[in-house]
Amino acid sequence: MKIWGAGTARSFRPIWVAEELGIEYELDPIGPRTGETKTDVYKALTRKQKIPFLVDRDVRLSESVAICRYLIGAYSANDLSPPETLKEGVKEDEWCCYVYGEIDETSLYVMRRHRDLAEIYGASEGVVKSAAAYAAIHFGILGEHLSKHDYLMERGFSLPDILLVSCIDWAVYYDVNVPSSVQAYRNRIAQRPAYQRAMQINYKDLMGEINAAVNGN
Ligand SMILES: N[C@@H](CCC(=O)N[C@@H](CS)C(=O)NCC(=O)O)C(=O)O
Repeated sequence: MKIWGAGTARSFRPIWVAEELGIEYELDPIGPRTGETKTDVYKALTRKQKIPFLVDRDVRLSESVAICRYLIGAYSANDLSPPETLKEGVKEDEWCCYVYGEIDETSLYVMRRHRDLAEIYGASEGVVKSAAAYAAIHFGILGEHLSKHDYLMERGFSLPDILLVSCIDWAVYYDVNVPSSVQAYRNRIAQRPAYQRAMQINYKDLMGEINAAVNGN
């Protein structure tokens, strides 16, 4: 099995899942905007030329959520397993779509596009500010749930938590306000050894900075 991509919240997710499941994999830690996704070899692998990307025997997958779902479905281990019923599956989808759609794509990636990647997408302080405010609203909604539950799903730690924790780290790094129940949830899950290994693999030196940002120092 080979996974491509390191250094971003999206690349972090499959690495974290692979570490949770104890899968043996080769990582090619190519980064975005480094030219490494623009080579002919990578283009032949994925026309999207984005990270992360996974090849496992005859399976070739882009999209961080799909890759994680595949790994959990194919190599379920320890306390990370796929949903067992339709009801659990659609509930999991509901959380995944919510976190990916509202927090990742609509908020944090919009901030990235119009601040970090302003040379490509155009600088807009207004858009960045309103995307941060939009993220804060949805973190508030998630915070209400997490003040009453340990995990997003009733059955315990699952794919939606992987997505959400990766977004919380990204959000605090971007100075987005997250409620204390969301911080406490993230800090509890961040104690998982697989999370810590994945942080070192994916972010290397940034881990201390992210921890300091979440804990407000
Ligand atoms: N929806 C995709 C997003 C993938 C994506 O946009 N990856 C970025 C890095 S986070 C990338 O590869 N950018 C490089 C480029 O656009 O050239 C996922 O969740 O995997």
